[in-house]
Amino acid sequence: MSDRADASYRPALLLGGLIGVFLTASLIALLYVGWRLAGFSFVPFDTFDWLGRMLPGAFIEFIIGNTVAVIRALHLGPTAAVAKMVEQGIGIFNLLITGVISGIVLFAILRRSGDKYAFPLGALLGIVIGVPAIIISFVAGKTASVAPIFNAVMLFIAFLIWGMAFGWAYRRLNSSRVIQAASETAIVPDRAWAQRIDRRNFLIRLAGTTAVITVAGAFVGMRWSRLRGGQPHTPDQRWSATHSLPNADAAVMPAPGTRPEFTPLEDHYRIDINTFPPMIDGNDWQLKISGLVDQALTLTLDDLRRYETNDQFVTLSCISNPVGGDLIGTTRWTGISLQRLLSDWGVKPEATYIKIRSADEFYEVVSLADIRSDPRIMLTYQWDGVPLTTEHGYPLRIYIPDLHGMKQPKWIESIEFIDRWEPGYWVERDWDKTARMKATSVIDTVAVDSLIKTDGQTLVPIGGIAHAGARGISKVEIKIDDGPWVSAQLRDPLSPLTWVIWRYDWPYQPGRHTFTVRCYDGKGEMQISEPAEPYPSGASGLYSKTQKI
Ligand SMILES: Nc1nc2c(c(=O)[nH]1)N[C@H]1C(S)=C(S)[C@@H](COP(=O)(O)O)O[C@H]1N2
Ligand SMILES: [Mo]
Repeated sequence: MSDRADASYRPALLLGGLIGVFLTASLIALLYVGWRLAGFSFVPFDTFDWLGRMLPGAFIEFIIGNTVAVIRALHLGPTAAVAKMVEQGIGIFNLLITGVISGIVLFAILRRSGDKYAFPLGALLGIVIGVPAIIISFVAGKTASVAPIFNAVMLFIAFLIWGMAFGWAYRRLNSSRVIQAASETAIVPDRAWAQRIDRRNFLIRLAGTTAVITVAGAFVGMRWSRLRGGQPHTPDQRWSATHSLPNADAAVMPAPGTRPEFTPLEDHYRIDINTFPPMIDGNDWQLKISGLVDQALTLTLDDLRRYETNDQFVTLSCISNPVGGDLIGTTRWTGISLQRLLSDWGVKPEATYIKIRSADEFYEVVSLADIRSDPRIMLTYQWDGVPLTTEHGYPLRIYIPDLHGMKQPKWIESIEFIDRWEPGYWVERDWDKTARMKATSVIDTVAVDSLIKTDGQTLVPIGGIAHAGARGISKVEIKIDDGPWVSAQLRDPLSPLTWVIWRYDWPYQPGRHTFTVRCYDGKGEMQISEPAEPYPSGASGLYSKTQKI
């Protein structure tokens, strides 16, 4: 038999890709179980997060901007939650594709080298893919909670077995000698035919086995996770479960269909640079104070809880929020004024900024002048009367009035006193240096199902929110079609730091209409009507909505 003829029996490259899908799906499932049950790195998330930190800010913004646009255009659900799922999916998909390419490349090499190198080259593949994954997880990964050496050893073994399984599969698919022997006994008349049957059976068995591993792994990992983040709580422990809102008696009631004035915790948007939030054990956690202070010190959560608390109703929004988007929410923040803490920390006169660092390597600076002039800037440990949830920054985050979320680190680990300004994580990636929340207004509802009939007139309640950071809202106006701007009623807000709910009862006119809203901040300054994308300084532009009545 000549070499040429023999070549046609060697496993094709695409078969390598297919084997890649089977083996890598199983690997991902096993890594998932290892992560959820034992605290080993979940490589797909770690590598995705690492890429996110490495790639240029403009590229990341391009991706984020488009993801948000697609989620909104297709009405896929709450932007932040869907985007997080997309990120996680991409992370998993990346490893799967790496597996497919690995399979193709390995099979290409083995077709030339012959299958006696199948195991050593398979092992080499495991090392070539596994070692960088281990290094990334070690350097930048956030998912592992076991000792790094233990983690590295387990990941190494997992990738080594995965690589060698490719070699094994190649040998199995290439077992032409067995087939040839069979054909010579004349049980099977045609060698190529026999090999096809044999390969098909093998592939079906492999597909079945790996599918079982993958599904079982996903199920076990979801069901029996031992991951612990912030302290769990029950909804009835929340402040809002047992208190009425401070503006409960306000004269102006929201138009039916207006978003909740106080955002339920599970509905508050979440944005951060992690596929998976850092899981911090509050009992081990310490806040480290260092730099230009008389003496470096550490504080535990209990130390912090001993200070007098501040409660503030706050509306927070993400700078990536498009006009009318859902990356904005309001809750009750509880913490300690940073001003109060400064006096206990022996700050040296040369200090001008604090640099806050977080468990996910996020960082931002805050000027001491701002802290000294604004007692509302606070280190926050509760939202809605319960410890911060894992996603929202357990155990500690900062609140800075008037600024977008990008300036306000969650999962704070340390505060360093320094004597110069430095760009924070997003500022370094070319987002706005100040990131002040712009005045915005949104129509939530044109409540055609809740018509109000008064003496001879029928009114349609129209309503929504207006927000201008900590600057308050002095006026909201509505325009219907090309009519004049008319003033809406303003509901007393939860606090000067939250959005304001407005409402306008419009005399009913059947037909198709376009409703537009604009607002003025507390100083009487009108919101910017010129449309702008979120990048780099936050979105602007008037919100309008067309609806048939
Ligand atoms: N440590 C850390 N803090 C962070 C971020 C982050 O990625 N890491 N994202 C910021 C951004 S961009 C926003 S909009 C807010 C969102 O807070 P939330 O997720 O609790 O709503 O967190 C901010 N704090
Ligand atoms: Mo953000």
